[in-house]
Amino acid sequence: MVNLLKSALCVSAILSTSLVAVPVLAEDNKMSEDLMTEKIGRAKSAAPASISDEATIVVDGKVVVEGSNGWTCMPDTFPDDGMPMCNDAVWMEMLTAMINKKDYTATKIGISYMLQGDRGAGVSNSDPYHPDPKNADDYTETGPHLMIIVPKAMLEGMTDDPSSGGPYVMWKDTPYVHIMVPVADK
Ligand SMILES: [Cu+2]
Repeated sequence: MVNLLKSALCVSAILSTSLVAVPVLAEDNKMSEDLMTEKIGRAKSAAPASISDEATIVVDGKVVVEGSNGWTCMPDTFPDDGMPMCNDAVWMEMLTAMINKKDYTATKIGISYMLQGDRGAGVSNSDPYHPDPKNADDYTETGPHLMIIVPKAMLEGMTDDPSSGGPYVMWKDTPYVHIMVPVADK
């Protein structure tokens, strides 16, 4: 819960400061330059270079690289879980709602890249707030994948079984529902 709150503050900060240039490495003396370089590299590894090279990079809730293409890459999905992702604006909006437990209604398509997969960090397929997601009954490790937000009516008939071998619905009975699209085996 502390983590979620921390991350809530972080994502709100991202959205509210996205137009402000934020100074980089030197400011944060808690994190070594090597660690920051590693985290930026991990963030970028979530998407093809054609996307991540021009993306805004957010590390621990701070913008450390200002991007220019509307994408945001992060080294972690939840704090320190090691699951990098690159999100479009729709995904950032949905994640902010999820973290703040606010309602969200998809009105357009949103895309997120997770080309490193979940790296064993664990995510419950039904509950974004599962206290121990690695041991959730409905966690199935997923390799490289895309995540797609669509208006809810379009999800009808799609399986929510993560072990089906194909695309599946995650967080089905929540406002944060999306399609997981595996693109390679883990
Ligand atoms: Cu994912």
